[in-house]
Amino acid sequence: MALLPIITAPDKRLEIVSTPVEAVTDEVRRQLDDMLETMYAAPGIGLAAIQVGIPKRMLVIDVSREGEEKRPLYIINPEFTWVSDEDKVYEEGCLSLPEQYAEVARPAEVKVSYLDYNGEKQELHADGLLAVCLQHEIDHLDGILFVDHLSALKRNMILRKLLKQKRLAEAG
Ligand code: GNR
Ligand code: NI
Repeated sequence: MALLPIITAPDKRLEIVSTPVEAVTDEVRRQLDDMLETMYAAPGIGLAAIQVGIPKRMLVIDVSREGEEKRPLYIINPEFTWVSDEDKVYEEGCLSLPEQYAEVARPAEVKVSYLDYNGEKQELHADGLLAVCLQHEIDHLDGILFVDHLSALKRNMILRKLLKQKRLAEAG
């Protein structure tokens, strides 16, 4: 197991449309294990592979609360099979947009089909935080960040702030 560096915006890699996983091999499982460890350490409730530079359609999620038993989900090649007409607004953050938060409206409930850790087909009906997180992570697989759901004004404010932070960090 290994901790992987998380890419932060602005970075062109976060705009990549990731490609489907062809087979759930031991290498894929190793990458998922490292992603989960990286997500827990961050800490975060979800992580898409592209956030650690792997352009594959896979992600990990755990929305269990502190003190609860951990409930890791390994999700490969996800597809929405249904989304609710009803939307819900939630204040989102992103490990690739450190310390930036904004309200985003998304379908309140979703159904997602995917392959699990063993390469077996699964379907999941999610609401609440899990529905938010699934949509946030699947956006990453298509090169979309939560700020892309905001007005250009709000998006550019956040991205400019992050660019400044990056320049300051580079200058030491
Ligand atoms: O850790 C995370 N928290 C979070 C909070 C509200 C909505 C979405 C998220 S996902 C985020 C981790 C992350 O950036 N995943 O891509
Ligand atoms: Ni994110």
